[in-house]
Amino acid sequence: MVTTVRDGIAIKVHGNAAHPATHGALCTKVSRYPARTYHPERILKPLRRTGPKGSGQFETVEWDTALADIATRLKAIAARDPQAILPYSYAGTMGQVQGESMATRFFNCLGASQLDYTICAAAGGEGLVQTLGGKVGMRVQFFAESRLILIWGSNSIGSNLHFWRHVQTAKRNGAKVICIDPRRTETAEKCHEHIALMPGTDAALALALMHELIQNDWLDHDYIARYTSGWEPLRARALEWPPERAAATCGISVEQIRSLARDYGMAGVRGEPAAIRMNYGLQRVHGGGNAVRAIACLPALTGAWRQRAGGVLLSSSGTYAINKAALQRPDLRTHRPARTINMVTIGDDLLRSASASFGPAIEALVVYNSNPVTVAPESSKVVAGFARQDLFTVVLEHFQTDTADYADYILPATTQLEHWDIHTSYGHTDILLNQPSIAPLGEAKPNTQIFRELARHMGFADPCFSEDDVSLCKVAFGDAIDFEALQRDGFVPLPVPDAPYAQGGFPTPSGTCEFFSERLASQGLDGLPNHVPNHEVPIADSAYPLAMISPPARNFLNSTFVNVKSLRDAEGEPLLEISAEDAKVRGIDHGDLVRVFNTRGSYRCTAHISERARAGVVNGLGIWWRKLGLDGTNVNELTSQKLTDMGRGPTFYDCVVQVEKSTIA
Ligand SMILES: Nc1nc2c(c(=O)[nH]1)N[C@H]1C(S)=C(S)[C@@H](COP(=O)(O)OP(=O)(O)OC[C@H]3O[C@@H](n4cnc5c(=O)[nH]c(N)nc54)[C@H](O)[C@@H]3O)O[C@H]1N2
Ligand SMILES: Nc1nc2c(c(=O)[nH]1)N[C@H]1C(S)=C(S)[C@@H](COP(=O)(O)OP(=O)(O)OC[C@H]3O[C@@H](n4cnc5c(=O)[nH]c(N)nc54)[C@H](O)[C@@H]3O)O[C@H]1N2
Ligand SMILES: [Mo]
Repeated sequence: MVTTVRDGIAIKVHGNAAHPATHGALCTKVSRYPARTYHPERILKPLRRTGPKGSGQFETVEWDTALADIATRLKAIAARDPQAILPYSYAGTMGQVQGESMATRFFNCLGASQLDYTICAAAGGEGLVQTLGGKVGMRVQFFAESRLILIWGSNSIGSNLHFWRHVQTAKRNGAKVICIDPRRTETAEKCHEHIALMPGTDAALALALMHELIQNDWLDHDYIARYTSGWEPLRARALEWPPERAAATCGISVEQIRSLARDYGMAGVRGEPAAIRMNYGLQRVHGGGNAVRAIACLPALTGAWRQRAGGVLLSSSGTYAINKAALQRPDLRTHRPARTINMVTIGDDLLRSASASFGPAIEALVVYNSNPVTVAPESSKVVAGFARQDLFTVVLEHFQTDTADYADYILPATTQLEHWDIHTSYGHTDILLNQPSIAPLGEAKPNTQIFRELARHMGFADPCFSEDDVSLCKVAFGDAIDFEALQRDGFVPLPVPDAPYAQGGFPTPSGTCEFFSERLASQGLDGLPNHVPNHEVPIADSAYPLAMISPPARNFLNSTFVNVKSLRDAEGEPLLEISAEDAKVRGIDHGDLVRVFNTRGSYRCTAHISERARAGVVNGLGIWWRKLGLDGTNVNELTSQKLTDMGRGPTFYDCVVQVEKSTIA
């Protein structure tokens, strides 16, 4: 991203034309970053709560007053048990420096509870590691050379625009593109085919594809023999999934499955590269880890990995050797090992009292880079937890979010334009440097600086608390990169092979693509990928007959940008997409106010009768700020804290509901 600055003011941001992955383009929301940065509601001074918890009433205070008081409160709790203090952070910035560096040093030194960073990608990441050995797959630019592309569980145009450019190139060169997604997204409608399966049934589809590959002998026997393990048991498992069985499970036609298998299998037979772009949309369900495992087996069966334009890509994050120990200093943790709290279950955990198994109740929360009251599942419990009178909450933020409303102190943080950072990627394999283009606004400080100063108030003496941000940027990758080149160009590509698994070399314990995972079996889990049904399967004529998914809206980034008016206007209002069929039997018209509800809660929004929704599934686009929604709620009022089969991840898209026309205005 390149920032144009005039008289110290950032007036425009645009994509860096010299960066191949970005190619000079930004998505709409990020191109509004200056409007967000200079937003009149930006928090520019520390704030202390004056009203009741959650009322959003604050007064400004001096930095020193705020930090001294916070340190006093944290010291008193730590003197009893530092594990009663919990940091909570995630995707506000995914930079290595303003994310988990100085902050983590601080909480390590304090001996605070540790956070399990699971809310996004944990199940799929684990599924990939258990199959391929790491979060490394195809190089993203080679999708442009593919002849067949499956976009599986991803709305590329909405959530991953830079990938879509490669798809367009491939399409122009005659590639066939197929989207597998319950929702008819802006991506799905631009593909040659769209397979709208029921949420959480992807493993069943993948197993039926294997069934067809076996039945028709569309297999690369040589690749299987040399570079995989567990073929015989996988073969037996796949033969349990004829297309008829999968079609019933997935809610699609037998012919759709056979046709997809033919396309994928024949590409292998003809030696045409077939590529799968998986994304995290498909793993936010009970069987998310197994689904990713099943799909990740496919390219080894047809030998698609032999070519650089074949294989699968979920994430490239495993390519980066981040020097986490130097950034985070786990050696500062001299207390006994602290417990770990799963960020997905923050609702339940904030409401838990002290016990032998749990440890102390959570007495203090320090939130940065995250808005849990808006984004965490089962909001009613999250809100009840944050509203606890005896909880001490500090929030580092740009804005008074739903979470900040519950803070005792809000501390003003800098944005990307105002601080240093260094970044990795989910898709490409470059390292990116974020150099500040403007001075911090008002009294805002980088997260790192806030934790440096807090460390001083706590009396932490280790010299690591005076290391500056440029030094942290250098530490992140050490000598592995040329920092001067990085500073000059803004990015440096990592040296990675074009076709990572053309000759096997999978980073698993066996060195093969593990159809059967000994590691999973040794944990008492199924060693083979399987279809693991959703926790909540919709059943016709039951109390909650509809499945609900809540994928991101195109103009928001999780809950970020929701307060930028031009972007909010583009999204309109909180809405629920529903098929004509499901609307009709409920007497719902387009634009009606509806109540969406289940055992956890109820949420009101506007119904959109839309072809984007298939029968049996409603789409509640996320993630609106609660305070901007009707009744002060959002879609996470309905989602559950149940976890995935692997990785302890969230199941946002594994949720049943009922919908009715709302009677009160
Ligand atoms: N229903 C439903 N819920 C979901 C999802 C879904 O698809 N459906 N998606 C899930 C996923 S994938 C994710 S990753 C999570 C994301 O959830 P979060 O990690 O909470 O991400 P955001 O909602 O973007 O909130 C980030 C906050 O960090 C702040 N911020 C940004 N930069 C900085 C900084 O430098 N310093 C500080 N102190 N603050 C900063 C922003 O102002 C913003 O309020 O949500 C999850 N929740
Ligand atoms: N505009 C925008 N871009 C974003 C984000 C954002 O909030 N807004 N969030 C960022 C973050 S944190 C992440 S993790 C990535 C996420 O990136 P992706 O995982 O690529 O994208 P999503 O669009 O969240 O979800 C992908 C699709 O999964 C579909 N889906 C839901 N359930 C299932 C299922 O069971 N099976 C299948 N096959 N598909 C399913 C949804 O309908 C959705 O279209 O995007 C990033 N980019
Ligand atoms: Mo995410």
